[in-house]
Amino acid sequence: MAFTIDSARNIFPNTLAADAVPATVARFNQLNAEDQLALIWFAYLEMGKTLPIAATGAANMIFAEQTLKEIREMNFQQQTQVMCDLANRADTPIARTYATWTPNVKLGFWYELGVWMSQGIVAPIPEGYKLSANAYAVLQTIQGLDSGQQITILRNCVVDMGYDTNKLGTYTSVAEPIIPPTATSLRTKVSIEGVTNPTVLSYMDNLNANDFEELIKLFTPDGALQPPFQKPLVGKEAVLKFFREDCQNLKLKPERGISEPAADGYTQIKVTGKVQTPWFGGGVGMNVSWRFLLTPDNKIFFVAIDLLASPKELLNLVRS
Ligand code: 45D
Repeated sequence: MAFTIDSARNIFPNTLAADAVPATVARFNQLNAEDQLALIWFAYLEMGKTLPIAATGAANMIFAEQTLKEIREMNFQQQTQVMCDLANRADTPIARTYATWTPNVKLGFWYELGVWMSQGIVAPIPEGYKLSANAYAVLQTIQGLDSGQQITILRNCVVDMGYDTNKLGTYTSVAEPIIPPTATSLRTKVSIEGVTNPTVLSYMDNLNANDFEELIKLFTPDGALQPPFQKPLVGKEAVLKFFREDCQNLKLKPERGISEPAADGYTQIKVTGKVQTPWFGGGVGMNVSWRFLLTPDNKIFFVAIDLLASPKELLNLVRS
């Protein structure tokens, strides 16, 4: 039996992902726009006390600059309308523009709006705004989660806003510029307890060095990558586009893993460890696993990255 992407998704089936994340985002999406904006505002204020966002990501806001400038010049009522339109996924020019931005551009845009809201340049959440009971319950759920899950929820809420990309037709996505890979002399090498496979080690080292051209060579032409809570991206072109647009300056800190033979001479390898996003630096270490399925000639046919349910899962390397 040859592997398919679908069957590959089931390797190491007892890996426990943080299901609280999609469950909470689904509850968030049921709320009305005012509640959504206020809830994120409260969550963001609360988190900002312990996990300030690094403004580095916002440095590239030139891509959202035109839209930000437009919003800055509006009155409070118009600004509130724009933010509600984004939350409602309405069909407006700004919500269409927003839909073409990569996640990092969207996050930088909201980062800037958040700064302006606290400075009184953009309409604030009305003083004394009272969340509905449902919204309050969602906020409480978020507050009870670990920081890696909290920031993933915020990120996914933001990414879902704006006009539906599926309805946009063909469009060019607006991303930050691609930075050159780290110079060879400055690169670091990971080591993983229990894993010596050179493809897996190169995967980590190349991603850490932003060397996406070398990284993609590790995949088979029809290889796939499944980001947390998403469907697999299939084929080198889609995976490379994702690396360039969504994966700059990540810090992968794999800790341990297990390697075992699979059918047809394939090898399956599970690695667990931490990942840091440039938005929060060392302040948030997300607990993740990588589940690799490698061909007999050691190319990546499939890799899934999962945000883990709890730190306990870092030690879940049971043979399947
Ligand atoms: O609505 O091996 C206001 C892959 C109020 C690649 C606001 C990976 C109103 C392969 C506050 C203004 C990428 C898959 C909003 C590995 C309002 C691979 C603003 C994994 C919205 C390991 C809110 C990488 C704001 C991972 C500004 C797991 C919110 C990366 C900002 C994870 C939220 C990265 C931010 C994550 C969230 C980043 C900045 C989860 C950032 C999250």
